Amino acid sequence: MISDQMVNALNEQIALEAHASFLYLSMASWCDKQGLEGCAQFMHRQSEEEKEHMMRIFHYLSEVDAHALTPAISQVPHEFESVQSLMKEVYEHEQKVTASIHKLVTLADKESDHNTRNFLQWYVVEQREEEALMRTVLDKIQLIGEGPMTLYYIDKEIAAINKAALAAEGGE
Ligand code: OFO
Repeated sequence: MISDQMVNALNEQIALEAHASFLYLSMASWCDKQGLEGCAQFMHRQSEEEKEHMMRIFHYLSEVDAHALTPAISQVPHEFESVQSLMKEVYEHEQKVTASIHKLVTLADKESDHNTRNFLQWYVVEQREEEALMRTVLDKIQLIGEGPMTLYYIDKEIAAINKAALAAEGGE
């Protein structure tokens, strides 16, 4: 039987994933406005993934006969300083999500909640992959460096990273 504390913690994770989905959607829209089509596609894919992460927890809670709560969505920013800082913000957000998932695993361990612990393993792997992906993005941005053609090359590289990520998911 799942504890109330665990149900609350999983509902908080639902809210965190929903926030990430909306934040990334807003980032996709901003990238689009800047003419950064590759970055926009990358952020749209990320946003959809976060929605899927939210839904997995939703369905898990229903499966264990608990109440999954639809979260309130706080306003996300519409403006971003630069595509470089935007990608850095995504990486930092992913680190925050990883820390939150690890806290959930620790709680599941403490409660000997084997089902939830097992369920969370998918997220542990996913977060490791997400952080690695964002480090690849940030490394490329750093390699490209500064200069008048920077945005053009950043967009091209991120479009390629997005294509590879889609292929890895079996989306292409
Ligand atoms: Fe679901 O937080 Fe990113 O991956």
